[in-house]
Amino acid sequence: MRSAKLYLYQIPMDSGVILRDEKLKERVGYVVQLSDDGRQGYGEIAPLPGFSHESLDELYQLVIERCQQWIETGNLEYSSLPPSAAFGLSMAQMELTGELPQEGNYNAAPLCSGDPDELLPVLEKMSGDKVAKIKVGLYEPIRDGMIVNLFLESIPELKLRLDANRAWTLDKARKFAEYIAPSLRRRISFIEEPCQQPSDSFTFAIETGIAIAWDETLQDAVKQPDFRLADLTGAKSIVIKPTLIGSVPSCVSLIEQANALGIRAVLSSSLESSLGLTQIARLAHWKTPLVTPGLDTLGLFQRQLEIAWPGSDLLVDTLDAHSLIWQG
Ligand code: OSB
Ligand code: MG
Repeated sequence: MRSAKLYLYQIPMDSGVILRDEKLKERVGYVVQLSDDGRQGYGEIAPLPGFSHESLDELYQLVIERCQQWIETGNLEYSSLPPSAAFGLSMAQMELTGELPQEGNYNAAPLCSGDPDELLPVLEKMSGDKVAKIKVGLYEPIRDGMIVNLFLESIPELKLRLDANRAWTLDKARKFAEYIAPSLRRRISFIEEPCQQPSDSFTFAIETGIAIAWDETLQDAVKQPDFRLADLTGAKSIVIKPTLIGSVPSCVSLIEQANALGIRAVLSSSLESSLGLTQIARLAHWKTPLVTPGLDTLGLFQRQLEIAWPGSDLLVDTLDAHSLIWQG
């Protein structure tokens, strides 16, 4: 006997510097629960304002239709849905069937603001690679360059991931690089999207020897009907944010293409609640076992949802504390 439920959650949060233009005070999303013969699978559908092109309201009818169809036929059709819905529905199904392994990689790369002293105790607790992520492009490129240089100089085992979210012109990106000693540049695992134009980011990588990663450019590219990762050149890494990319099988296909091309795939957060975030940690452990995922975003939330992130002492809301808005 198949049945399904749709919940609406609302959790207070402070998105801080992660979302530059649009600070979020509350995260709102759906959680779909699929049940079959006493087994359950959950999936989170939470379009991210300012990043997703779909809205929760427009997904409501679509998601319910697909759940109803699944209840009647056993076939869950999600591939034509907007990314957040395709991700949540496919995840619910994979959890239901047991395809998604339990074990997760909860060793997320810590997001830090710019104070090496704050980062040191966090790094000490990390097992495996000491890799942290810093947002750049919020202030003057010279300041960013000096801070990054300081981090790398003062913590010799540290590797950094930087993210400029396309904030710079090529000239500003060059200014940033000027302040980073060439011998330290290889410890920048990558900088995500340094320039407004992807072609400028590519030029920046070649000129400076600093590796870049595609995030926004990948999200745009996967929308093309016959997209192949091999056509997206220039970056040694790609950032895969399932809520913004799409279904779990489509994320897995990207990871497999990346592996074949020698490109590192980094699974990352789109500010999902702890429910979706722990599932991405499980996906990361399963499909990118050697890569630290970019999932250090739970701390922006005031509470967790249903499933706790291991080691977090944030209070956990049950789904029942939120709104059941449909069942079939
Ligand atoms: O800029 O990469 C971003 C989260 C939501 C929206 C955009 C971004 C992010 C993150 C996630 O930075 C954390 C990470 O990638 O480590
Ligand atoms: Mg990014």
